[in-house]
Amino acid sequence: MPQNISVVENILNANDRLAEENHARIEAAGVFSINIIASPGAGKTSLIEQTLPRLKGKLRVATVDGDIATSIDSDRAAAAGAGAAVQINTGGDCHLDAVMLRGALEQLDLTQFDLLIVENVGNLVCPANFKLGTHKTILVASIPEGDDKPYKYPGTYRGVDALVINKIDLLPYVPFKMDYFQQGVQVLNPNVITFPLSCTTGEGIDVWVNWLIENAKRE
Ligand SMILES: Nc1nc2c(ncn2[C@@H]2O[C@H](COP(=O)(O)OP(=O)(O)OP(=O)(O)O)[C@@H](O)[C@H]2O)c(=O)[nH]1
Ligand SMILES: [Mg+2]
Repeated sequence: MPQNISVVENILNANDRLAEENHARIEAAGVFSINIIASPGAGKTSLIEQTLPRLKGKLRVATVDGDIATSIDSDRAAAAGAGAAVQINTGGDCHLDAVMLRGALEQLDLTQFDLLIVENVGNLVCPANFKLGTHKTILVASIPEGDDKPYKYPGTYRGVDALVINKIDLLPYVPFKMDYFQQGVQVLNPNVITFPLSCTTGEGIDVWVNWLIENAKRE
C-alpha cells in the first residue's frame, strides 16, 4: 500500500513544519517547554499538581491540557496554581498535534511565563509520533502498568528526553521488577534521565522540580 504510506508521511511532514513554528514562537518568548506523555492514569496531572506549588515564586507556569473531552485536567492545573491553563479537546483524536498546540499558544501571552507544561492525551503510542515543538518530551511510566512496557512500546521509550517512574509507593504491593524495567529502558534510551517518584507521598518530586528549574534558567 505505497499510497497509504506516502499520505502518512505527508501528514507527519506537515506536522513537523508546524512544530518548528511552535518551537520558534516558544523560543522567542524565552520559555522552557515540556510535553508530558503517558498511558491514561499514569499520573500526568498528578505530577503537574505536585509540581506547581513547588514552583511558586520561582517560575511562572502556563499549562496546556489535551483530552478527548472535558476540562477536568485544566481545572486541576488551574486549582494547583497555573498562571494560565488552556484545555484542548481533541474530540476523539488520541494525541495532540502541532496545529492544536498552535491554537492553544494563540490563547497565551507566552512572554508572561517561564515554563510551559503540555499534558498530552493519555495514550502510550500516538503522542510519540506527533512533534509539538516543545523543548523536551517527558514520559511518565507508572508501577501498576507493569515492568514490561519498555519492551512492548519501544518507539515511545526510545524517543523521550526524560522518564518519570511514578507511583513508587505501590512497589510493595504490585509485582514490578525495577531491574527488568530499567534494562529495557537502557537498551532503547541509554542516556535518558530518570526520576522515580510518588505523586501520592511526594517522594522524589523535589529532584524532578529542580531539574525543571535548571532547564528553565537556561532558556
Ligand atoms: N498510589 C498512587 N496513585 C497515584 C500516584 N499518582 C497518581 N495516582 C493516582 O492515579 C490516578 C490517575 O492520576 P492522574 O494524575 O489523573 O493521571 P493522568 O495520567 O493525568 O490521567 P489521564 O489524563 O486521564 O490520562 C488518580 O487516581 C491518582 O490519584 C502515585 O504516585 N501513587
Ligand atoms: Mg490527566
